[in-house]
Amino acid sequence: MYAWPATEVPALPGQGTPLRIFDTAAGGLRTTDPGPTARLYVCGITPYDATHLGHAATYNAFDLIQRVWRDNGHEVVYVQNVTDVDDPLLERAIATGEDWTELAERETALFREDMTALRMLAPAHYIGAVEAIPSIVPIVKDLLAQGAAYELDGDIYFSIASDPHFGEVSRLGPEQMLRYFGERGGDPDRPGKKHSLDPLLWLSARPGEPAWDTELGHGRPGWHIECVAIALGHLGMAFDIQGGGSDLAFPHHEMGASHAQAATGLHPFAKAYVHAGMVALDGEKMSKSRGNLVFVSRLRKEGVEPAAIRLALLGHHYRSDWEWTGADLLRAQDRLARWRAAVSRPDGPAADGVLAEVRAALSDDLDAPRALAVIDAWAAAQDARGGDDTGAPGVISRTVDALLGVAL
Ligand code: 5CA
Ligand code: ZN
Repeated sequence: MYAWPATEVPALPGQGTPLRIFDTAAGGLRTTDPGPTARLYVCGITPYDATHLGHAATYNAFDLIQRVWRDNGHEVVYVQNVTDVDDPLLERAIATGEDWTELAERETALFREDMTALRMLAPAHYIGAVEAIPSIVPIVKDLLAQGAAYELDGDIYFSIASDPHFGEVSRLGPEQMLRYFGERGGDPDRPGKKHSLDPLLWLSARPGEPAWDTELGHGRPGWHIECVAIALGHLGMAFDIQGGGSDLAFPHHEMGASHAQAATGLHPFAKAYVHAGMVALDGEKMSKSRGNLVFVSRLRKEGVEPAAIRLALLGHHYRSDWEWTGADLLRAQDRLARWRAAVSRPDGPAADGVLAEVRAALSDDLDAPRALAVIDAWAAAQDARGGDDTGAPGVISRTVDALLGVAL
């Protein structure tokens, strides 16, 4: 699949500090230490509806990670998937009478537009589940051969017992695991499974559903194995970060790690697992299934500037769960106007300290609200008394652009 156009990232003087980030598997902060090339896998959308602000907030967090790494002199190989065949997508297509491939293509196209408008850095590899099927099949065959997978009425399940590290990503207890597994696409009650948490690797063809002829039979892949095959194919084991919203920690990232670890005999799948908080609307997590959504594309159509949307997202720490309100947008629009006025003057207060402080804030578990406060303070000083540093407005613009993805 093709991604979206590359976004320019201006060069900044000097160099940032290494990124410390909260790793769910470590249960605490960890300093990332990528080699010259940092490797990042971020779970992509299931394209059956438009990008809402919850998605955008999550992708914003992983965009910041890349910007900090790049500022530290690393190249970044960024991989993202598109779950372009899965139950929720097929269910929506049946409900609306639309062809499932058309639905997926339309919503993926809209996602690309939203990501471009928000100035999110594009993945080097943007891969759909359907196009990943040829790389999924050999991994499932391998798991079967090793006894880490088993057949049940034509379907193939992964045996969680085959990975001694199972449970180390989400660090949840058995009851919580069971609850989330049931809520998030799993089938804990299916008779015949070796363990109620064992997830599907491969589903044999169901009437009316798409299926592919492979060495595993006529069917389609399960969800977790899709991300494993794509990540292993483009990043290998022990890549730097796997990311997504906090609802992916279990079962998705836990299962993915176990699939990969059982298949390769290596550990870990990712060196760190990073999770963004959930954005809510009217007291409930924004979700396609609940329908309580604010779409990025709708705001854009109403004439809201993407830069203001992005500033509204940056106003919340990526790890917190928060609720979207109209006030977020008003605050962001006001901030954007203040910043633009401040950098449009020919000179201003010195900016060297500002860049260092923004770098320090972002490398400290992506503290974007603190970074915004640093720029706010410079803009307020500019407003109150100005300054004679002719380079400062340019440094501020480039800092905001390169590190926060907002063009002033
Ligand atoms: N295709 C899978 C991942 S392989 C999937 O979860 N797709 S999704 O479209 O449901 O979600 C895409 C990303 O947005 C995921 O990282 C998910 O955790 C995140 N996300 C979904 N809803 C919210 C929300 N309300 N707030 C924050 N992030 C969210
Ligand atoms: Zn995924």
